Amino acid sequence: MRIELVSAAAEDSARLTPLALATLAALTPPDIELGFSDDQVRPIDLENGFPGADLVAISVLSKTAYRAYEIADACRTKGIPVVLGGIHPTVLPEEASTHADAVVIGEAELLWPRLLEDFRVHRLQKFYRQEEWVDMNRSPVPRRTIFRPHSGSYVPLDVVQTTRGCPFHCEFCTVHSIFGSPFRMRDIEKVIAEVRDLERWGILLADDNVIGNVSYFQRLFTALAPLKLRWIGEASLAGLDQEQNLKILQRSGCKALFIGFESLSPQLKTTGKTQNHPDQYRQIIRKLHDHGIIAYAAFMFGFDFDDPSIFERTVEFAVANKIILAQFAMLTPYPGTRFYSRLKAEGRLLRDRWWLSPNQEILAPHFRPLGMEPERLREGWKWAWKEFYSLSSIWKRLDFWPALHPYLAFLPFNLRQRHFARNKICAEKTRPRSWKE
Ligand code: B12
Repeated sequence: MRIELVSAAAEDSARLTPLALATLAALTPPDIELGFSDDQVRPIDLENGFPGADLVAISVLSKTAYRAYEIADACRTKGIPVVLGGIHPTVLPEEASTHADAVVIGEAELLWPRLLEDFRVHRLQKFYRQEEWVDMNRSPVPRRTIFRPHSGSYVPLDVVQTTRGCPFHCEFCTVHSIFGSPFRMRDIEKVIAEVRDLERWGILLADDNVIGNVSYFQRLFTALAPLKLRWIGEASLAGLDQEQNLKILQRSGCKALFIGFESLSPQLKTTGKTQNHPDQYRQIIRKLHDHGIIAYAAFMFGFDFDDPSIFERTVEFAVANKIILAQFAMLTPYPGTRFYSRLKAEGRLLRDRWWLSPNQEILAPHFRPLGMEPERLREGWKWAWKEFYSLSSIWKRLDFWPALHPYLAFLPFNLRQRHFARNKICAEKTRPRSWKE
């Protein structure tokens, strides 16, 4: 039997190895032959793709749903059965089931082996639902060898996950509804055993918040320090004001943290993001930089409390605080979030199922903001990218940190982002996505 594991791509997919598929590979019995295709690395040939596959399994996010359904429909037309799983099918299983023979709802660790058994005996069910949160220690070491044939096409980072779940309930975020509020952690020895043998330049931790449980964080990253790793990850602001935690991060090899600052407005807490205190942002950025850690700051525009002055105020703050890298996003109503349900109830969604549009990036925002017209939001968002990555802003943000590495990384990353801002964001250039081009 041969199964093709497929990662569907969207306009803004990054060249990082998809951990979910390496996890499925590790859960697959060795007598089953596995193939792996990443639509991002090489667009999937809808007409002739996957010769010899008995089953195609696709991982789907909302932003990749349009493409995933296109791939699924093409396979099924050729008579190849399709399984869909991941965050999007988990929140919208009925929709996904119209493009699939089976839909996996939730985490796959316990369901995937069961599904394969059913498939072997021709008893594939329409839905497989994981009712309880999976113990993180039941998750196998991902089988990363599936990426080997394409290893040169990926950013040289191994993706590793140590925790799942999020205790915070931000209304725009999918995570707590899918992975739950309880914070689930892998045993520290298991994490160490996995990362010790990794060979690439560094690690991307696919945790929503590396500092979500402070005691676990302190134990894990203290234990990782002797391994002399280089890693980047995501963190919430809670815990980053403590000198002890910053020292642990630094010693464990943390090079950058992607942080959801989201907004400078104190009203941010009305969205449920109560762990952010905008009056502390300045100090936390400074402290991270002092410890040689890049604060990759994420901001969102389009909150109910935003007016058109938000763009300038945010960029001014980011430049004045010499933020090394920033990402600006328009709020997106992801299905399964309270934000989506609220906008729908308030009649403010411009496209109920925006994820089914092939050109969803160009159509965004997909909702009517309260404080400005949708067009103004899009225009301000573009302006923020352009302004933050303008040559004069890059110059103003140049700084001599006590640590050398953020300084070395500054220019190449900023020039790359400048290119992205000008071409992708402002000029709305899209990448060719067809295998025919
Ligand atoms: C790491 C990460 C990234 C990395 C991706 C690295 C990589 N290639 O692995 C980077 C930084 C590139 C990234 C980018 C983006 N991300 Co992201 N990311 C995450 C994060 C933190 C972890 C994902 C992960 O690797 N998890 C570990 C794996 C093992 O879990 P998993 O993928 O869920 O898979 C499990 C199950 O879902 C299931 N499963 C998954 N696929 C399949 C397939 C089959 C067939 C089966 C049976 C089962 C199955 O089994 C797995 C094991 O249990 C999640 C948050 C989260 N906690 O999930 C956000 C998250 C997935 N990202 C999100 C978003 C929005 C984005 C961006 C759009 C952001 C942006 N504007 O740029 C981009 C788009 C990426 C794209 N592909 O198009 C949202 C998605 C929301 C949604 N409804 O789709 C999430 C949930 C964050 C959030 N706060 O809401 N992301």
